[in-house]
Amino acid sequence: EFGVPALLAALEQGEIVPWFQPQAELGNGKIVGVEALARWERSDGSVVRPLQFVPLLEREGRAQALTERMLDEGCRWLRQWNRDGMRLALSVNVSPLALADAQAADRYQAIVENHGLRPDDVVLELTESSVMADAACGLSVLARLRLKGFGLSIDDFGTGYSSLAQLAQVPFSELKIDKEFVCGAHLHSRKRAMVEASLDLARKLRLTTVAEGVETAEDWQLLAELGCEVAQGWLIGRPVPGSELPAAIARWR
Ligand code: G
Ligand code: G
Ligand code: NA
Repeated sequence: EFGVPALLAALEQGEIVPWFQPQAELGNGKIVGVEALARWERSDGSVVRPLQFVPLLEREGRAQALTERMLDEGCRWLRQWNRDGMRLALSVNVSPLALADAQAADRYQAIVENHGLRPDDVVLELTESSVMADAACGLSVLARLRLKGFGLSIDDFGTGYSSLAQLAQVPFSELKIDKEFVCGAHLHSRKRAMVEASLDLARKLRLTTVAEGVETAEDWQLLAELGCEVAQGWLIGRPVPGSELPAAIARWR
């Protein structure tokens, strides 16, 4: 339990930090990226998950600040891991509010370059529903981000209601298949059909394919056979604090 003032103070004071979940190439198992997932580490030692506070930050108009904090902290860790010889891409969840902010692209670029990184080290994830809610206005912001070299990922693909025509308009570089379809795809033909259709579409639009919610070796095997490129999920590793990521990667290998 917490109040809005405590949440806003936590954001200002840096108590909301990214944890990182590894992403592995399905071909060879190599860890090629991490997704930053927000966690509120409270002073009493408890950890609050994003579903409990991200909607509140959006309502308070502070979701953009969260995105920028995740990007900044994520880049700081990425630079550290680069120095230690790990080449990784960083995925960050972007609030839908960014799509109405003409200056967002310049600010994101400044944050990334401030850490000696480049926009093409970073993938910005937008949920399918957030992009389609404001397709016309969002398009110019997304185009600007893409031109700077940021990767753009459609998150939770398959759970929104976009038309193919809308999807093809947006300059995405990656499609992330929702765990609802991925998890258990080897057991359920309807899930498998959704995964196959998503992969077909992604290939035709020349998008990198990422499957989230990979929990079992059977689903991993199926995704590899179907030609999906990258997997994320508990099989590979749960989200962990930055300090624990190298050990998590070592356990996977
Ligand atoms: O890590 P967890 O499974 O609890 O995350 C739940 C949801 O919260 C995810 O679907 C993710 O997209 C969202 N989320 C995690 N971190 C952030 C963030 O920094 N910003 C936004 N807008 N959403 C986030
Ligand atoms: O933003 P996005 O929907 O991609 O966030 C992924 C969320 O799903 C995170 O909150 C993460 O903790 C959760 N998650 C990650 N891997 C798995 C998994 O293998 N199974 C399940 N059920 N959830 C997962
Ligand atoms: Na995401």
